[in-house]
Amino acid sequence: MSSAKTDNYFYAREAECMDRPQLQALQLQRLQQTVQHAYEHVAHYHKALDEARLKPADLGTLDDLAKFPFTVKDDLRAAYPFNLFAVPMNEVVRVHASSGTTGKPTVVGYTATDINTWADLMARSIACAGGRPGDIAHNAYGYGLFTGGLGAHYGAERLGCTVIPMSGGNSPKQIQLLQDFGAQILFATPSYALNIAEIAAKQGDDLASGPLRVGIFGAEPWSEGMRSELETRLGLQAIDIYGLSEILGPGVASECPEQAGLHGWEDHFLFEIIDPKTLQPLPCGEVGELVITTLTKQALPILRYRTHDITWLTDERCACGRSHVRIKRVIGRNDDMLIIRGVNVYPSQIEAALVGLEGLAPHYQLVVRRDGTLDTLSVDVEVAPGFSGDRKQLASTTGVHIKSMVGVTCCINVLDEGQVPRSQGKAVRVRDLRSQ
Ligand code: DLL
Repeated sequence: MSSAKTDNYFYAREAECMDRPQLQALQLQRLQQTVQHAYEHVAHYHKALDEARLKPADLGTLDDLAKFPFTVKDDLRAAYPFNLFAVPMNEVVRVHASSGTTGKPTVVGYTATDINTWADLMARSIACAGGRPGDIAHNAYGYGLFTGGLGAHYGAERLGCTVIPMSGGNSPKQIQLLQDFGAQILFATPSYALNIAEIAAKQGDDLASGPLRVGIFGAEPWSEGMRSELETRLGLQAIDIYGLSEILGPGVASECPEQAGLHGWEDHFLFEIIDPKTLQPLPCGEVGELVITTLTKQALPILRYRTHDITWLTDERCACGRSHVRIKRVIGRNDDMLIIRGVNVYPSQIEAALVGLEGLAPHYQLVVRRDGTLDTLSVDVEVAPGFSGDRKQLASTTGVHIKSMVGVTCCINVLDEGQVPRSQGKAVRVRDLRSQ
């Protein structure tokens, strides 16, 4: 599908193709304003800068940002619900919250201007992905406190699309409306898009030869193998979109049809990669933790947010002509990394090794157990429909393949079709039985 490159189209050409010196001058000006705004209006930042003996005026160049303190998720939790907001509540027109499974959610807020900026950045991301005004956009991201649904909704409307606000779940209905309304764009998490594709195939519905053209998939790590599966099964170009609620929601970065990294919108965000151990900035090209500073947010300015997402940046100019830095596919979160007998493993690495193997379906879950003092890993994966070979043999060759690709020894359980739980939003890739 990747060969069917869409013609280039820009929602905001001037901003997306700005010369680097001009872009960096704009970043510095916006950064200085953001730091001033946070220092004056957010008690947390006032205290953090005072403790670091810094003033907003100490920010004379972009490199000076490295002296400023990080913001972490616990800072948002400690400020629950609204204490990091930099504007009075009557200027906050929307609140979203993270889907954290334990503890208090992290709450984020937007002014009317923030909502407007978000719609623009999502419109830019959708156009960058290959969406066009006039397209019908089927939105299967969850609506509610999660930013996926409303973020994609406002952005697609802003671009001039017709939005089908489906939300997640009820897959047969999704399939019926995809066919009856003839959407060209599908928004979903990659795992839920796969779920839709699978149910369509079971029902005998052929989505691949329908009008779907672009899948805008994100909110969870996914692999190139999963991309090929989705492109084949749905007959679209599968595009990676990145974002997080603390910074904006979806629309912080998006791939273009070149599928060679996500354009990070640098006129609104400043991206750094740090070594998560030393916390020192790393040069472009080195893998580390992504740190993001907002440059235009009013309600919730955030300085140096530690995303925990592991990736790397490239400043090589993309063939599409956009000048913004590209963020490579996120491998996973360093807080989701497993250490199995001394080997560091991200679930997406196991996915990359598994998906596409003959005899297996792309549905899997990792199970971690404790055996004495060591953690052990098993992989539950489903057999491909119609597979009639030897499952023991299949498990053994899969184990050898994972060992050679990822370096980890694991036990493979080849399960019947339908035995791995399906997702309607972010997939649960790891079942952690260590405390049981
Ligand atoms: O997941 C926002 C979003 C919605 C992004 C729809 C893309 C599409 P949160 O729920 O706050 O926000 O989760 C943010 O999800 O720090 C990453 O760990 C992960 N994530 C988001 N996009 C990607 C991606 C939304 N493309 C967290 N690849 C982030 C890998 C992703 N991980």
